[in-house]
Amino acid sequence: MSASRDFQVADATLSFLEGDITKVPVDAIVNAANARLVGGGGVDGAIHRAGGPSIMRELDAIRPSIGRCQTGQAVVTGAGELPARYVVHAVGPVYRDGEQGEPDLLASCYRVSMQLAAEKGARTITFPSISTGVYGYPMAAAAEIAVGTVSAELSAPECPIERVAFVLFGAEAFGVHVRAAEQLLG
Ligand code: AR6
Repeated sequence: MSASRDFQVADATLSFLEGDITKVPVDAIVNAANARLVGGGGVDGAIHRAGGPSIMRELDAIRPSIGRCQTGQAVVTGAGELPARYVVHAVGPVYRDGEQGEPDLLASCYRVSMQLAAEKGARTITFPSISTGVYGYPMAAAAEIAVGTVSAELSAPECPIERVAFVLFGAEAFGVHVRAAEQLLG
């Protein structure tokens, strides 16, 4: 891990780490998945590679009952060989022009993922920067939504989550997210 920053939000810690999300021990790791829940490239590919085949077997069992996972929603599986208990597979929006509901759908990913993780008893969660790779969401805009939404959830009364960490791939992504946090959280 080459860089990290912590912010206090209500009773919780909001952390920013530069690195590979599959290497960071946590209760629930959030994946940037697709609606068909079939795996793919980017962080999704990395999570399935590091976690092993049991994660896809669980998704195979979930798929028939829900069909596609709606954009802005998520499903939970075990974490296989990852250093985690759960994987929350969240489906971010494909970015078009920002006028197709993308901000609300991206915020929903973060909110729903935190709620599902909390329902499973998770107290610590790691997030990648959802939608900012293949799905093309401009990172500064996505970071503002991500940090704002997670901070609001952590500030809600009786939020059971103790620590959320954004694990960012590369120095630029790390810097963009830390700047968003400095602006939003002081
Ligand atoms: N750890 C942390 N962040 C990562 C890692 C990693 N190991 N690998 C990539 N990133 P993306 P999306 C960053 O494309 O835009 C997949 O094919 C990456 O630099 O993984 O939501 C799915 O199956 C970027 O900033 O997710 C979907 O089809 C961020 O993670 C589609 O891509 C998200 O990039 C989802 O696209």
